[in-house]
This record gives sequence, structure tokens and C-alpha cells, in this order.
Amino acid sequence: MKATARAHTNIALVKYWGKKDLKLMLPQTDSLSLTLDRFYTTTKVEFDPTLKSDQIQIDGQIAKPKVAKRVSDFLTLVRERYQVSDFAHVTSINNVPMAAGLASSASAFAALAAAATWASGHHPTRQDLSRLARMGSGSATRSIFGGLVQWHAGVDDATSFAEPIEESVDFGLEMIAILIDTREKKVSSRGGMQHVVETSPYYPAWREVVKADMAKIKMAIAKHDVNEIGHIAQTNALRMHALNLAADPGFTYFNSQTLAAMATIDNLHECGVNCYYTMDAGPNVKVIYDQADRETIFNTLAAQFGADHLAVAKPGPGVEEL
Ligand code: 2P0
Repeated sequence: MKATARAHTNIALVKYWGKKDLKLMLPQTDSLSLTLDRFYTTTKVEFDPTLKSDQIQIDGQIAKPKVAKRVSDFLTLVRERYQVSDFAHVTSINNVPMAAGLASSASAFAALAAAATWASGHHPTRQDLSRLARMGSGSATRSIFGGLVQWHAGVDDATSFAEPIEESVDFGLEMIAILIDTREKKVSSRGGMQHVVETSPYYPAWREVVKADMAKIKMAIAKHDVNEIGHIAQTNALRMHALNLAADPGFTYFNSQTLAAMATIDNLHECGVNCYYTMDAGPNVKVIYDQADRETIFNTLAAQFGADHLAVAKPGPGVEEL
């Protein structure tokens, strides 16, 4: 009754920002991401008939009550789905700066969904694992798969799952994460996105933007056109963040360093280096480029932010059993 799973984070190129069903965790729109090799979570789950409650340890520490409840609620879902009556020991190690907009919940819930399911003795399809991971965190839906992944919004539990568009991405697409601030963010993704759905007058336009961007980025992926992929991702990210500014009250995840990084990338781009940026629910900036330009981009960013604040990430694999 035990299993260990490793899942990698993903960065959305066409973002998910808002739910249409909070209970079933159905998103308002489709989204598309790149799973990264560099950041991942390894989670062991062991069901134990002698336990009186779930025992959850994250990065060597007993989980704080709020986190422990979220994990325990998720385990209860797995227990109901697969008729398990025991509580579990959960031990999780993150190779991701937690809650800093580097999608730690994506790798965390993808790894937990897989480890808990496998520990229960079941080996469902990856599509089923993706649907289950969705109940923990939306972005975790996509982290079940490697490479470029689409999450179909769907209309109910059965139809809202991720699917790989291209699992082995070997046409040069790469990212550099600029780690500007890895402290926990002030506005959670969950709270931020629902505030936007409820109060941002641009929300109807966002749904149309995503529809168009999904079609465009899939064509760009089919052509292996890194520039076009980067351009679509950057525009999409800016439009997502515009929703936040236009909410009531408005808010932003950007800080001055975020804006400085964006300006540097824009400058490089104007100088003929093809690079683009995307930001999530935090101040960190992820740079999208073709690996042929890595050195130029890395050296420019290292001069500004320090090489120890940069992490080069390549496309990574889907969830695996260890
Ligand atoms: C994404 N983000 O598509 C978007 C873009 C952040 C910005 O998914 O409430 O942690 O658990 O579903 O998945 C982050 O939100 O939120 C996220 P929940 P999640 O990657």
C-alpha cells in the first residue's frame, strides 16, 4: 500500500485564469503549457491501518494546518474513489520554490494524485490521473504529462483533462526562470483568479483571446516555430495580467524587478535576439527562447540579476513512478 511518484512543474503559454465550476474545478477556458525538467516534486504515499489521521511531511517539516487540510481532503477523494479506508503517511520533497509563481501546486498535486492512486493498488490511465489531479489544483491537471500539454476545459468531471500535444519537445524550446522573489505571494492564484472572474470587465474578452491563442499556438507548435510560440505566450501573459489590473479592486503580481526584467527582454528583442517573457501568479519572469540564443540571454540576465537567480529549464517528462 505504498508508492512514490515524481511530477514536474509546468509553465502555461496560454494561461488558465478562472474557474466556471469551483466544486468540480472546471476552468473557464482551455490552456496550454510546457512541462519543465528543472522543477519537480517527489511524493511518497503509504496507507497505514494503524494511523488515526493523515501524517503529512513537506520538505522535512510537518505540514502547516491549512496545507495539511488541503492534502488530507485530496486523499479523502482518492480513498472514496478507490475504496481505501486507511489514513496515510505522505512525505513530499519539492525541488521548486514554493508558492512563488513557479507552480509548486502543479507538481505537488500531480505527484500526490499519482502516488496516492498507485499506493491504493490502482493504475488508471494518465487521462484519469489528470482528472484526479485537477481536483487538487487546476495547473496540476497538465503536469501529469510531459512536454507541450493542452488542458481541455470540458463541461463536467469526465471531460476536463489534459492531453499531450507533443511529449518529446526537441526543437530548441527552452526557458530561463528569473527568480526575483521566491517568498510566498500575497494574493493566492485561487483567490486572484476568482476575483477577476467576478469583477474584471475584460473577462468576456479574455475568453475570446484564449480561444484564438489556443488555435494559433497549436499551429505554431506544429511548425516548431519557437518565435511564434514565444510571441503568442508573451501577448497572452500580458492580457492575463491586464485582467488583474482591471479588477475591482485591481491588483498585480508584478514588482519593480518584474518590470525591469520585461524591459531587458524587450531590449534584447529589439537588438535582434528572439526572446519573450511570461509571468504567472508571482513576480518571477520566465523567458522563452530557442536554445541557440541561450548564452546571449543568460549572460545579459546574469549581469542584471546574478547568475544564482537564474534557472535554465528544458522541456521535462510527465509523472513517473520511482
Ligand atoms: C496557469 N496559473 O495556467 C495559471 C497562470 C497561474 C497563472 O494555474 O486554484 O495553483 O489550484 O486551480 O492551478 C495557478 O493556479 O490554482 C495557475 P487552483 P493554480 O498555470
